[in-house]
Amino acid sequence: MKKYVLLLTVFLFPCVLYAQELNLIPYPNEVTRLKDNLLIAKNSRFYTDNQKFKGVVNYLNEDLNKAVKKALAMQKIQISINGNNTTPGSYTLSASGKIIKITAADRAGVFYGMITLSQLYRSAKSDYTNMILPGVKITDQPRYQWRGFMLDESRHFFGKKVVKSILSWMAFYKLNRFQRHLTDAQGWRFEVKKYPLLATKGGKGNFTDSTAKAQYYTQKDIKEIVAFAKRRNIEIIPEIDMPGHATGATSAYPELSGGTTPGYENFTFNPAKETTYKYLSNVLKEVRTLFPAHVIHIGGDEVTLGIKAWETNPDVLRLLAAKKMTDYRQAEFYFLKRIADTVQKLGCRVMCWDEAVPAGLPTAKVVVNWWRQNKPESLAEALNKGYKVVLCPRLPLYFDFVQDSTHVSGRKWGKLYNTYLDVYHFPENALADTVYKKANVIGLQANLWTETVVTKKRLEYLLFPRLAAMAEAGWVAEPTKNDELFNKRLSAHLQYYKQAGLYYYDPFNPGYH
Ligand code: TNX
Repeated sequence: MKKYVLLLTVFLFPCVLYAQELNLIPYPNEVTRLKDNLLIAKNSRFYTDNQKFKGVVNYLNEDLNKAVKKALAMQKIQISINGNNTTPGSYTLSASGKIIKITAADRAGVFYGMITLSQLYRSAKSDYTNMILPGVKITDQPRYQWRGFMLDESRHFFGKKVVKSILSWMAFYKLNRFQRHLTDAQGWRFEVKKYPLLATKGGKGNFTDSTAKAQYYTQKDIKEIVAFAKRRNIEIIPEIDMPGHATGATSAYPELSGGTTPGYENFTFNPAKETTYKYLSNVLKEVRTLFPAHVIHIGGDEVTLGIKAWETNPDVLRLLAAKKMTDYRQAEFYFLKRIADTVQKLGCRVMCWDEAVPAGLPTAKVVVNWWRQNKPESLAEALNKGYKVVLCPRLPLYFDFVQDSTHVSGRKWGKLYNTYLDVYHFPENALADTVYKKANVIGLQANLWTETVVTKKRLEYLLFPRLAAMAEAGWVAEPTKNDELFNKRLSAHLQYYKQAGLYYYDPFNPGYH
Protein backbone atom coordinates (compact mmCIF):
# COMPACT_ATOMS: atom_id res chain seq x y z
CA MET A 1 0.00 0.00 0.00
CA LYS A 2 2.68 2.41 1.06
CA LYS A 3 4.60 1.64 -2.11
CA TYR A 4 1.73 2.85 -4.27
CA VAL A 5 1.46 6.09 -2.39
CA LEU A 6 5.14 6.66 -2.92
CA LEU A 7 4.91 5.92 -6.61
CA LEU A 8 2.08 8.36 -7.01
CA THR A 9 3.98 11.10 -5.28
CA VAL A 10 7.11 10.59 -7.27
CA PHE A 11 5.65 10.13 -10.73
CA LEU A 12 2.24 11.72 -10.87
CA PHE A 13 2.84 14.90 -8.96
CA PRO A 14 5.59 16.26 -11.20
CA CYS A 15 3.47 15.35 -14.22
CA VAL A 16 0.54 17.41 -13.03
CA LEU A 17 2.75 20.36 -12.27
CA TYR A 18 4.38 20.09 -15.67
CA ALA A 19 1.00 20.36 -17.35
CA GLN A 20 -0.14 23.84 -18.38
CA GLU A 21 3.14 25.40 -17.34
CA LEU A 22 3.09 28.06 -20.06
CA ASN A 23 1.20 31.27 -19.33
CA LEU A 24 -1.31 30.71 -22.10
CA ILE A 25 -5.03 31.49 -21.89
CA PRO A 26 -6.94 29.75 -23.36
CA TYR A 27 -4.65 26.77 -22.89
CA PRO A 28 -3.96 24.93 -26.16
CA ASN A 29 -5.18 21.37 -26.74
CA GLU A 30 -1.72 19.84 -27.00
CA VAL A 31 1.61 21.27 -26.00
CA THR A 32 4.88 19.41 -26.49
CA ARG A 33 8.08 20.95 -25.22
CA LEU A 34 10.92 20.76 -27.72
CA LYS A 35 14.52 20.32 -26.68
CA ASP A 36 15.79 23.61 -28.08
CA ASN A 37 14.53 26.95 -26.83
CA LEU A 38 13.26 29.47 -29.30
CA LEU A 39 15.67 32.36 -29.52
CA ILE A 40 14.53 35.69 -30.84
CA ALA A 41 16.95 38.56 -31.06
CA LYS A 42 15.87 41.42 -28.82
CA ASN A 43 13.83 44.12 -30.51
CA SER A 44 12.97 41.81 -33.34
CA ARG A 45 10.06 42.28 -35.61
CA PHE A 46 8.31 39.35 -37.16
CA TYR A 47 7.77 38.98 -40.88
CA THR A 48 6.55 36.42 -43.37
CA ASP A 49 7.16 35.74 -47.05
CA ASN A 50 3.57 34.70 -47.41
CA GLN A 51 1.86 37.73 -49.00
CA LYS A 52 -1.57 36.70 -47.78
CA PHE A 53 -0.60 36.91 -44.14
CA LYS A 54 1.54 40.03 -44.05
CA GLY A 55 -1.35 41.90 -42.44
CA VAL A 56 -1.74 39.34 -39.66
CA VAL A 57 1.97 39.40 -38.90
CA ASN A 58 1.97 43.19 -38.87
CA TYR A 59 -0.83 43.06 -36.34
CA LEU A 60 1.38 40.99 -34.10
CA ASN A 61 4.15 43.54 -34.46
CA GLU A 62 1.99 46.59 -33.91
CA ASP A 63 -0.59 45.74 -31.33
CA LEU A 64 0.68 42.83 -29.34
CA ASN A 65 4.28 43.70 -29.12
CA LYS A 66 4.16 47.37 -28.29
CA ALA A 67 7.42 47.13 -26.40
CA VAL A 68 9.25 46.61 -29.70
CA LYS A 69 9.82 50.05 -31.13
CA LYS A 70 12.62 49.55 -33.64
CA ALA A 71 13.30 46.94 -36.24
CA LEU A 72 16.80 45.86 -35.35
CA ALA A 73 16.52 42.28 -36.44
CA MET A 74 13.95 40.37 -38.41
CA GLN A 75 12.50 37.09 -37.31
CA LYS A 76 10.80 35.14 -40.03
CA ILE A 77 7.57 33.23 -39.47
CA GLN A 78 6.75 30.54 -41.98
CA ILE A 79 3.03 30.37 -42.53
CA SER A 80 1.08 27.85 -44.53
CA ILE A 81 -2.52 26.83 -44.90
CA ASN A 82 -3.11 23.12 -44.70
CA GLY A 83 -6.11 22.29 -46.86
CA ASN A 84 -6.46 18.83 -45.29
CA ASN A 85 -7.32 20.22 -41.93
CA THR A 86 -10.88 21.43 -42.16
CA THR A 87 -11.64 22.34 -38.55
CA PRO A 88 -12.05 26.13 -38.67
CA GLY A 89 -9.61 27.94 -36.42
CA SER A 90 -7.26 24.98 -35.99
CA TYR A 91 -3.51 25.49 -36.19
CA THR A 92 -0.16 24.09 -35.26
CA LEU A 93 2.69 26.24 -34.05
CA SER A 94 6.18 24.89 -33.89
CA ALA A 95 8.90 27.11 -32.59
CA SER A 96 12.42 26.21 -31.63
CA GLY A 97 15.92 27.40 -32.39
CA LYS A 98 15.45 30.18 -34.93
CA ILE A 99 12.46 28.70 -36.71
CA ILE A 100 8.81 29.61 -36.18
CA LYS A 101 6.23 27.77 -38.23
CA ILE A 102 2.47 28.13 -38.24
CA THR A 103 0.26 25.77 -40.20
CA ALA A 104 -3.44 26.45 -40.09
CA ALA A 105 -6.76 25.46 -41.59
CA ASP A 106 -7.74 29.05 -42.37
CA ARG A 107 -6.97 32.70 -41.66
CA ALA A 108 -8.51 32.42 -38.18
CA GLY A 109 -6.11 29.57 -37.40
CA VAL A 110 -3.13 31.64 -38.55
CA PHE A 111 -4.32 34.44 -36.29
CA TYR A 112 -4.72 32.14 -33.28
CA GLY A 113 -1.26 30.67 -33.86
CA MET A 114 0.11 34.18 -33.86
CA ILE A 115 -1.73 35.09 -30.67
CA THR A 116 -0.29 31.99 -28.97
CA LEU A 117 3.15 33.12 -30.06
CA SER A 118 2.54 36.62 -28.76
CA GLN A 119 1.40 35.30 -25.37
CA LEU A 120 4.55 33.17 -25.15
CA TYR A 121 6.58 36.19 -26.11
CA ARG A 122 5.07 38.28 -23.32
CA SER A 123 6.39 36.07 -20.57
CA ALA A 124 9.71 35.28 -22.23
CA LYS A 125 12.92 35.54 -20.31
CA SER A 126 15.84 37.27 -21.96
CA ASP A 127 19.62 37.28 -21.87
CA TYR A 128 21.88 39.98 -23.23
CA THR A 129 21.01 39.51 -26.88
CA ASN A 130 18.04 37.21 -27.09
CA MET A 131 14.50 36.69 -25.88
CA ILE A 132 14.41 33.09 -24.75
CA LEU A 133 11.12 31.28 -25.22
CA PRO A 134 10.46 27.64 -24.54
CA GLY A 135 10.70 25.52 -27.69
CA VAL A 136 7.22 24.16 -28.37
CA LYS A 137 5.05 22.27 -30.75
CA ILE A 138 1.43 23.18 -30.23
CA THR A 139 -1.57 21.56 -31.86
CA ASP A 140 -4.74 23.45 -31.17
CA GLN A 141 -8.33 24.13 -32.11
CA PRO A 142 -11.32 25.80 -30.48
CA ARG A 143 -14.00 23.76 -28.78
CA TYR A 144 -16.79 26.11 -29.88
CA GLN A 145 -17.00 28.14 -33.05
CA TRP A 146 -18.81 31.07 -31.42
CA ARG A 147 -16.97 32.69 -28.53
CA GLY A 148 -18.69 35.99 -28.05
CA PHE A 149 -19.11 39.07 -25.98
CA MET A 150 -21.98 41.56 -25.98
CA LEU A 151 -21.80 45.15 -24.79
CA ASP A 152 -24.89 47.25 -24.06
CA GLU A 153 -24.17 50.85 -25.00
CA SER A 154 -27.75 52.06 -24.81
CA ARG A 155 -27.92 52.21 -21.02
CA HIS A 156 -24.50 53.86 -20.90
CA PHE A 157 -22.36 54.87 -23.82
CA PHE A 158 -18.63 54.08 -23.74
CA GLY A 159 -17.34 55.14 -27.14
CA LYS A 160 -14.70 54.12 -29.64
CA LYS A 161 -11.66 54.04 -27.40
CA VAL A 162 -13.19 51.69 -24.84
CA VAL A 163 -14.67 49.47 -27.54
CA LYS A 164 -11.32 49.19 -29.31
CA SER A 165 -9.61 48.26 -26.07
CA ILE A 166 -12.22 45.53 -25.47
CA LEU A 167 -11.75 44.24 -29.03
CA SER A 168 -7.98 44.03 -28.55
CA TRP A 169 -8.37 42.05 -25.34
CA MET A 170 -10.94 39.81 -27.02
CA ALA A 171 -8.41 39.13 -29.78
CA PHE A 172 -5.76 38.41 -27.14
CA TYR A 173 -8.12 35.73 -25.80
CA LYS A 174 -9.11 34.40 -29.23
CA LEU A 175 -12.74 35.50 -28.84
CA ASN A 176 -14.38 36.01 -32.21
CA ARG A 177 -17.86 37.57 -32.00
CA PHE A 178 -18.82 41.01 -30.69
CA GLN A 179 -22.53 41.70 -30.38
CA ARG A 180 -23.37 45.39 -30.34
CA HIS A 181 -26.47 46.23 -28.34
CA LEU A 182 -26.82 49.79 -29.60
CA THR A 183 -30.54 50.32 -29.24
CA ASP A 184 -32.74 50.07 -26.17
CA ALA A 185 -35.07 52.10 -23.99
CA GLN A 186 -32.32 54.46 -22.79
CA GLY A 187 -30.95 55.50 -26.15
CA TRP A 188 -30.40 54.82 -29.84
CA ARG A 189 -26.65 54.91 -30.41
CA PHE A 190 -25.85 54.92 -34.11
CA GLU A 191 -26.49 57.17 -37.05
CA VAL A 192 -29.16 56.19 -39.57
CA LYS A 193 -29.00 58.50 -42.60
CA LYS A 194 -32.65 58.17 -43.49
CA TYR A 195 -33.87 58.91 -39.98
CA PRO A 196 -31.36 61.33 -38.43
CA LEU A 197 -33.42 61.97 -35.30
CA LEU A 198 -32.80 58.40 -34.15
CA ALA A 199 -29.27 59.35 -33.13
CA THR A 200 -29.56 63.07 -32.49
CA LYS A 201 -32.77 62.86 -30.44
CA GLY A 202 -33.03 59.15 -29.57
CA GLY A 203 -29.38 59.24 -28.47
CA LYS A 204 -30.08 61.77 -25.71
CA GLY A 205 -30.01 60.68 -22.08
CA ASN A 206 -28.83 57.47 -20.48
CA PHE A 207 -29.78 55.21 -17.60
CA THR A 208 -28.51 57.51 -14.88
CA ASP A 209 -28.97 60.90 -16.53
CA SER A 210 -31.99 61.56 -18.71
CA THR A 211 -30.66 65.01 -19.59
CA ALA A 212 -27.28 63.84 -20.98
CA LYS A 213 -26.46 65.17 -24.46
CA ALA A 214 -26.84 62.83 -27.44
CA GLN A 215 -24.14 60.16 -27.62
CA TYR A 216 -23.91 57.85 -30.60
CA TYR A 217 -21.65 56.38 -33.28
CA THR A 218 -21.59 57.98 -36.70
CA GLN A 219 -21.62 55.62 -39.67
CA LYS A 220 -17.94 56.43 -40.13
CA ASP A 221 -17.25 55.33 -36.54
CA ILE A 222 -19.18 52.12 -37.08
CA LYS A 223 -17.14 51.28 -40.19
CA GLU A 224 -13.90 52.09 -38.41
CA ILE A 225 -14.77 49.70 -35.58
CA VAL A 226 -15.88 46.96 -37.98
CA ALA A 227 -12.49 47.19 -39.73
CA PHE A 228 -10.64 47.28 -36.41
CA ALA A 229 -12.48 44.12 -35.32
CA LYS A 230 -11.95 42.37 -38.65
CA ARG A 231 -8.21 42.77 -38.34
CA ARG A 232 -8.50 40.99 -35.00
CA ASN A 233 -10.56 38.15 -36.42
CA ILE A 234 -13.73 39.38 -34.72
CA GLU A 235 -17.09 39.56 -36.44
CA ILE A 236 -19.47 42.25 -35.28
CA ILE A 237 -23.13 41.34 -34.86
CA PRO A 238 -25.46 44.35 -34.82
CA GLU A 239 -28.59 44.13 -32.70
CA ILE A 240 -31.69 46.23 -33.28
CA ASP A 241 -33.87 45.37 -30.31
CA MET A 242 -37.58 45.08 -31.23
CA PRO A 243 -40.52 45.16 -30.84
CA GLY A 244 -39.76 45.86 -27.15
CA HIS A 245 -36.94 47.95 -25.63
CA ALA A 246 -37.73 50.45 -28.38
CA THR A 247 -38.04 53.70 -26.42
CA GLY A 248 -34.79 55.08 -27.88
CA ALA A 249 -36.43 54.97 -31.32
CA THR A 250 -39.97 55.89 -30.31
CA SER A 251 -38.78 58.95 -28.39
CA ALA A 252 -37.43 60.29 -31.69
CA TYR A 253 -40.35 59.10 -33.84
CA PRO A 254 -43.41 58.84 -31.54
CA GLU A 255 -45.65 57.76 -34.43
CA LEU A 256 -43.91 54.35 -34.28
CA SER A 257 -44.91 53.65 -30.68
CA GLY A 258 -47.27 50.83 -29.73
CA GLY A 259 -48.30 52.65 -26.55
CA THR A 260 -47.32 53.08 -22.93
CA THR A 261 -47.67 50.98 -19.78
CA PRO A 262 -46.72 52.19 -16.30
CA GLY A 263 -42.93 52.38 -16.06
CA TYR A 264 -42.50 51.44 -19.72
CA GLU A 265 -43.15 54.51 -21.77
CA ASN A 266 -43.50 53.85 -25.51
CA PHE A 267 -41.62 50.60 -24.91
CA THR A 268 -42.77 48.82 -28.09
CA PHE A 269 -43.01 49.46 -31.80
CA ASN A 270 -46.56 49.39 -33.09
CA PRO A 271 -46.92 45.93 -34.69
CA ALA A 272 -50.11 46.88 -36.54
CA LYS A 273 -48.99 49.77 -38.72
CA GLU A 274 -47.47 49.39 -42.18
CA THR A 275 -45.37 52.50 -41.55
CA THR A 276 -43.56 50.63 -38.74
CA TYR A 277 -42.44 47.94 -41.18
CA LYS A 278 -41.48 50.43 -43.86
CA TYR A 279 -39.41 52.35 -41.36
CA LEU A 280 -37.72 49.30 -39.86
CA SER A 281 -36.90 47.80 -43.23
CA ASN A 282 -35.18 51.08 -44.19
CA VAL A 283 -33.21 50.98 -40.95
CA LEU A 284 -32.25 47.34 -41.57
CA LYS A 285 -31.08 48.17 -45.10
CA GLU A 286 -28.59 50.65 -43.67
CA VAL A 287 -27.56 48.17 -41.00
CA ARG A 288 -26.92 45.62 -43.72
CA THR A 289 -24.50 47.94 -45.51
CA LEU A 290 -22.68 48.92 -42.31
CA PHE A 291 -22.05 45.46 -40.90
CA PRO A 292 -20.63 42.83 -43.24
CA ALA A 293 -21.34 39.93 -40.86
CA HIS A 294 -24.55 38.95 -42.65
CA VAL A 295 -26.17 38.31 -39.28
CA ILE A 296 -28.65 40.76 -37.81
CA HIS A 297 -29.97 40.35 -34.28
CA ILE A 298 -33.60 41.45 -34.03
CA GLY A 299 -33.97 41.29 -30.25
CA GLY A 300 -37.35 39.89 -29.26
CA ASP A 301 -36.69 39.95 -25.50
CA GLU A 302 -39.07 40.98 -22.73
CA VAL A 303 -41.76 42.30 -25.07
CA THR A 304 -44.35 41.34 -22.45
CA LEU A 305 -43.13 44.24 -20.27
CA GLY A 306 -44.84 46.64 -22.65
CA ILE A 307 -47.45 44.47 -24.31
CA LYS A 308 -50.29 45.55 -22.04
CA ALA A 309 -50.38 48.80 -23.97
CA TRP A 310 -51.52 46.85 -27.03
CA GLU A 311 -54.77 45.85 -25.29
CA THR A 312 -56.05 49.41 -25.65
CA ASN A 313 -54.35 50.25 -28.93
CA PRO A 314 -57.01 50.43 -31.67
CA ASP A 315 -54.50 49.56 -34.42
CA VAL A 316 -53.52 46.37 -32.62
CA LEU A 317 -57.15 45.48 -31.93
CA ARG A 318 -57.87 45.84 -35.67
CA LEU A 319 -54.87 43.63 -36.51
CA LEU A 320 -56.07 40.95 -34.11
CA ALA A 321 -59.55 40.97 -35.62
CA ALA A 322 -58.27 40.93 -39.21
CA LYS A 323 -55.84 38.06 -38.60
CA LYS A 324 -58.20 36.20 -36.26
CA MET A 325 -55.63 36.28 -33.46
CA THR A 326 -56.81 35.62 -29.93
CA ASP A 327 -53.83 36.75 -27.90
CA TYR A 328 -51.46 39.73 -27.90
CA ARG A 329 -48.36 37.57 -28.05
CA GLN A 330 -49.56 36.46 -31.47
CA ALA A 331 -49.21 40.08 -32.57
CA GLU A 332 -45.65 40.02 -31.19
CA PHE A 333 -44.89 36.86 -33.16
CA TYR A 334 -46.51 38.31 -36.29
CA PHE A 335 -44.20 41.31 -35.96
CA LEU A 336 -41.09 39.16 -35.43
CA LYS A 337 -41.92 36.95 -38.42
CA ARG A 338 -42.27 39.93 -40.71
CA ILE A 339 -39.00 41.45 -39.50
CA ALA A 340 -37.18 38.11 -39.77
CA ASP A 341 -38.44 37.80 -43.30
CA THR A 342 -37.08 41.27 -44.14
CA VAL A 343 -33.69 40.39 -42.64
CA GLN A 344 -33.51 37.19 -44.66
CA LYS A 345 -34.46 38.99 -47.85
CA LEU A 346 -31.46 41.25 -47.20
CA GLY A 347 -29.33 38.09 -47.32
CA CYS A 348 -28.71 37.93 -43.58
CA ARG A 349 -29.20 35.33 -40.89
CA VAL A 350 -31.57 36.19 -38.09
CA MET A 351 -30.54 36.19 -34.46
CA CYS A 352 -32.90 36.66 -31.53
CA TRP A 353 -33.22 36.28 -27.77
CA ASP A 354 -34.88 33.07 -26.64
CA GLU A 355 -38.32 34.63 -25.95
CA ALA A 356 -38.71 34.64 -29.76
CA VAL A 357 -38.35 30.85 -30.06
CA PRO A 358 -42.14 30.21 -30.10
CA ALA A 359 -42.65 32.92 -32.74
CA GLY A 360 -42.29 30.41 -35.57
CA LEU A 361 -39.58 32.31 -37.45
CA PRO A 362 -39.48 31.38 -41.13
CA THR A 363 -36.56 28.97 -41.56
CA ALA A 364 -34.08 26.92 -39.57
CA LYS A 365 -31.41 29.51 -40.32
CA VAL A 366 -32.03 31.20 -37.01
CA VAL A 367 -29.49 31.66 -34.22
CA VAL A 368 -30.88 31.99 -30.71
CA ASN A 369 -29.25 33.60 -27.69
CA TRP A 370 -30.46 31.49 -24.79
CA TRP A 371 -30.21 33.76 -21.73
CA ARG A 372 -33.04 32.67 -19.41
CA GLN A 373 -31.23 30.05 -17.35
CA ASN A 374 -34.44 29.53 -15.39
CA LYS A 375 -36.15 28.39 -18.61
CA PRO A 376 -34.33 25.26 -19.82
CA GLU A 377 -37.49 24.38 -21.74
CA SER A 378 -36.88 27.37 -23.98
CA LEU A 379 -33.40 26.06 -24.85
CA ALA A 380 -34.88 22.61 -25.51
CA GLU A 381 -37.55 24.09 -27.78
CA ALA A 382 -34.95 26.07 -29.75
CA LEU A 383 -32.89 22.92 -30.29
CA ASN A 384 -35.96 20.88 -31.22
CA LYS A 385 -36.83 23.46 -33.83
CA GLY A 386 -33.39 23.02 -35.35
CA TYR A 387 -32.22 26.53 -34.47
CA LYS A 388 -28.57 27.14 -33.73
CA VAL A 389 -28.00 28.25 -30.16
CA VAL A 390 -25.43 30.47 -28.48
CA LEU A 391 -25.47 29.86 -24.72
CA CYS A 392 -25.45 33.00 -22.59
CA PRO A 393 -27.41 32.11 -19.44
CA ARG A 394 -27.66 34.90 -16.91
CA LEU A 395 -25.87 32.67 -14.40
CA PRO A 396 -22.92 32.58 -14.98
CA LEU A 397 -22.50 34.56 -18.22
CA TYR A 398 -24.01 37.96 -17.39
CA PHE A 399 -21.13 40.18 -16.46
CA ASP A 400 -23.37 42.88 -14.97
CA PHE A 401 -23.58 40.45 -12.05
CA VAL A 402 -20.71 41.03 -9.62
CA GLN A 403 -17.71 38.69 -9.33
CA ASP A 404 -17.57 38.34 -5.56
CA SER A 405 -19.75 38.60 -2.45
CA THR A 406 -17.80 41.66 -1.29
CA HIS A 407 -18.59 43.69 -4.39
CA VAL A 408 -21.01 46.50 -3.82
CA SER A 409 -21.64 47.95 -7.25
CA GLY A 410 -23.41 45.76 -9.79
CA ARG A 411 -26.12 43.12 -9.90
CA LYS A 412 -26.48 40.42 -7.27
CA TRP A 413 -29.45 38.16 -6.57
CA GLY A 414 -29.14 37.37 -2.88
CA LYS A 415 -26.17 35.04 -2.84
CA LEU A 416 -26.13 34.68 -6.59
CA TYR A 417 -23.34 36.29 -8.54
CA ASN A 418 -20.88 35.08 -11.14
CA THR A 419 -17.36 34.25 -9.99
CA TYR A 420 -14.61 33.86 -12.57
CA LEU A 421 -14.46 30.16 -11.67
CA ASP A 422 -18.22 29.76 -12.35
CA VAL A 423 -17.50 31.20 -15.76
CA TYR A 424 -14.42 29.01 -16.21
CA HIS A 425 -16.38 25.80 -15.51
CA PHE A 426 -19.25 26.61 -17.86
CA PRO A 427 -21.09 24.77 -19.43
CA GLU A 428 -20.36 21.56 -17.53
CA ASN A 429 -21.23 23.15 -14.18
CA ALA A 430 -24.60 24.34 -15.39
CA LEU A 431 -25.97 22.09 -18.14
CA ALA A 432 -26.34 18.41 -18.96
CA ASP A 433 -24.02 17.05 -21.63
CA THR A 434 -27.09 15.96 -23.59
CA VAL A 435 -27.59 19.69 -24.12
CA TYR A 436 -24.22 21.37 -24.55
CA LYS A 437 -22.84 18.59 -26.73
CA LYS A 438 -25.58 19.06 -29.35
CA ALA A 439 -24.09 20.08 -32.69
CA ASN A 440 -26.49 23.02 -32.89
CA VAL A 441 -25.03 24.53 -29.74
CA ILE A 442 -22.46 26.60 -31.59
CA GLY A 443 -20.92 28.42 -28.67
CA LEU A 444 -21.15 30.74 -25.76
CA GLN A 445 -21.26 34.43 -25.08
CA ALA A 446 -20.87 36.75 -22.10
CA ASN A 447 -23.17 39.76 -21.98
CA LEU A 448 -22.48 43.03 -20.25
CA TRP A 449 -25.66 45.01 -19.59
CA THR A 450 -24.84 48.43 -18.34
CA GLU A 451 -27.66 49.78 -16.19
CA THR A 452 -25.23 49.65 -13.25
CA VAL A 453 -22.09 50.36 -15.27
CA VAL A 454 -21.45 54.07 -15.51
CA THR A 455 -17.68 54.35 -15.87
CA LYS A 456 -14.91 52.71 -17.88
CA LYS A 457 -13.33 51.71 -14.59
CA ARG A 458 -16.45 49.81 -13.50
CA LEU A 459 -16.71 48.20 -16.93
CA GLU A 460 -13.14 46.91 -16.68
CA TYR A 461 -13.71 45.71 -13.12
CA LEU A 462 -16.62 43.58 -14.31
CA LEU A 463 -14.82 42.28 -17.41
CA PHE A 464 -11.47 41.26 -15.99
CA PRO A 465 -10.51 38.57 -15.29
CA ARG A 466 -13.83 36.94 -16.28
CA LEU A 467 -13.16 37.54 -19.97
CA ALA A 468 -10.12 35.26 -19.66
CA ALA A 469 -12.15 32.58 -17.87
CA MET A 470 -14.83 32.78 -20.52
CA ALA A 471 -12.25 32.45 -23.31
CA GLU A 472 -10.95 29.23 -21.82
CA ALA A 473 -14.51 27.92 -21.33
CA GLY A 474 -15.12 28.44 -25.02
CA TRP A 475 -11.87 26.77 -26.04
CA VAL A 476 -11.43 23.62 -23.93
CA ALA A 477 -13.65 21.07 -22.15
CA GLU A 478 -13.92 20.30 -18.44
CA PRO A 479 -11.49 17.36 -18.23
CA THR A 480 -8.57 19.65 -18.98
CA LYS A 481 -9.69 22.36 -16.55
CA ASN A 482 -7.94 22.70 -13.23
CA ASP A 483 -8.43 25.64 -10.86
CA GLU A 484 -4.94 25.62 -9.48
CA LEU A 485 -3.25 25.59 -12.87
CA PHE A 486 -5.64 28.18 -14.25
CA ASN A 487 -5.01 30.46 -11.28
CA LYS A 488 -1.29 30.22 -11.85
CA ARG A 489 -1.61 31.26 -15.47
CA LEU A 490 -4.13 33.91 -14.55
CA SER A 491 -1.68 35.49 -12.11
CA ALA A 492 0.62 36.21 -15.05
CA HIS A 493 -2.28 37.73 -16.98
CA LEU A 494 -3.22 39.97 -14.07
CA GLN A 495 0.23 41.48 -14.48
CA TYR A 496 -0.55 42.23 -18.12
CA TYR A 497 -3.73 44.02 -17.00
CA LYS A 498 -1.69 46.01 -14.54
CA GLN A 499 0.84 46.97 -17.21
CA ALA A 500 -1.99 48.02 -19.51
CA GLY A 501 -3.49 50.22 -16.80
CA LEU A 502 -6.75 48.26 -16.54
CA TYR A 503 -8.85 48.46 -13.39
CA TYR A 504 -9.41 44.75 -12.76
CA TYR A 505 -10.58 42.48 -9.98
CA ASP A 506 -7.73 40.54 -8.40
CA PRO A 507 -9.15 37.36 -6.89
CA PHE A 508 -5.86 36.62 -5.14
CA ASN A 509 -5.63 39.98 -3.51
CA PRO A 510 -9.18 41.21 -3.09
CA GLY A 511 -9.17 44.72 -1.80
CA TYR A 512 -11.15 47.28 -3.65
CA HIS A 513 -14.58 46.78 -5.12
C1 TNX B 1 -32.59 41.44 -19.24
S1 TNX B 1 -31.15 39.80 -21.21
C2 TNX B 1 -32.47 42.10 -20.45
C3 TNX B 1 -31.71 43.36 -20.49
C4 TNX B 1 -31.27 43.79 -19.12
C5 TNX B 1 -30.72 42.58 -18.39
C6 TNX B 1 -30.08 42.90 -17.07
C7 TNX B 1 -32.10 40.50 -22.12
C8 TNX B 1 -32.21 39.94 -23.43
N1 TNX B 1 -32.80 41.55 -21.65
O1 TNX B 1 -32.48 44.34 -21.13
O2 TNX B 1 -30.31 44.77 -19.27
O3 TNX B 1 -31.77 41.69 -18.18
O4 TNX B 1 -29.40 41.80 -16.49
